[in-house]
Amino acid sequence: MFDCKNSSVIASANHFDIEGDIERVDRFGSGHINDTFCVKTNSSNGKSYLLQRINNQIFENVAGLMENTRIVLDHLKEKLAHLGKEVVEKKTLTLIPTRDGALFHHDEEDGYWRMFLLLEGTKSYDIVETPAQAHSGGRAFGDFQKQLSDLDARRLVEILPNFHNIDFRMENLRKAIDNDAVGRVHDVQDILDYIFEREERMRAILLMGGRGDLPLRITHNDTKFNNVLLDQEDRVQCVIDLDTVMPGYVAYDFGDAIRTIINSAAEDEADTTKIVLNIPLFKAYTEGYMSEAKDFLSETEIESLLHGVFLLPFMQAVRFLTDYLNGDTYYKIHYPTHNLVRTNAQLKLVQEMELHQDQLSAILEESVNI
Ligand code: GN1
Ligand code: MG
Repeated sequence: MFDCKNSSVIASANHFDIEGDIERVDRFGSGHINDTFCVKTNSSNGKSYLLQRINNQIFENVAGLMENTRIVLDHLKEKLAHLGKEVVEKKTLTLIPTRDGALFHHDEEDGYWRMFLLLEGTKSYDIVETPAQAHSGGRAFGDFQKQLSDLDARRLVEILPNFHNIDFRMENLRKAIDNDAVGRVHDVQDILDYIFEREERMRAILLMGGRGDLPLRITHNDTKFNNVLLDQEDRVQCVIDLDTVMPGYVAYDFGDAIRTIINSAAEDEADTTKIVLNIPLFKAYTEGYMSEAKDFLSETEIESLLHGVFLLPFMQAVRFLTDYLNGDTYYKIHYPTHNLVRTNAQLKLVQEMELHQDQLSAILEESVNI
């Protein structure tokens, strides 16, 4: 894990083309992978900046990652250009280049850094509170997929191959079990049984894709609700975290969003009795998403969405558990059993979804006709 000293953060920030002198830097956001800081300066235009140290152990190809981000942002900005620079800068992320005009800064000791303009006056939620917020989130990610539907996917590097491929994730889990690097396998046998019982069912999207029934589109691949910034009136302002924008199936984005929206508790809630489904939020997100996406989705893609709803919390549990068995080398943790707690929380969601499957399916079907 990174340990960032303020002085190295400030030094890194100063490599970028910021206006004014830095007044303060503060840690920012709740990401599990990169380190994020808010940088405030004394510039008269009142702009602040978002500085990120990119986790190079996970994102090995930082140049490719940043080029992907630039291509996606240019594409989105071009679509909005008719609304004027001020609106474009509100509704899309804006990269701040280094003083040498590069997309990122690299320092042998302090690693890889990039900077964006901070979007002032926006909010994000780890737990969704109202149907209006959920509806906004659905529209945001539906629109995101729509706007990128005419971007040539071959221009993007597949930055983390097999990211949402459940066979790959199960293979990694099996390797972690075989290695048992920190002697934790013995304690999680019940959880492993629960996972293996469901493995075959969770391959549905892979099988559909393998048969050629699902088009590969450009998808976001990290559609947690806190990756949508809302304005003070809870209207969508901007989709953030473009690190994993890659070719994928729409059901992955849908399922990952639902994973956070439908959950009445936090992703890492330790008391699993608090984890119940908030069905009205599911309905609101689905309707918001469909209002943007139903025109471009095929019938089979619509069918695949429910599979995504089950798959993404399941896959997230597999990933958290794999990391737990490997000795916590991937996700940032805040206490020793954090990844285990996260695993149980995600599996509780799967269990709740199984209980409410018919209801979820009916809502999805109805949303197509609205
Ligand atoms: C990671 O760092 P963050 O919070 O944006 C992870 C996602 C997971 C998420 C779980 C590159 O995202 O895939 O869904 O944690 N990102 C990567 O909260 O692995
Ligand atoms: Mg992310």
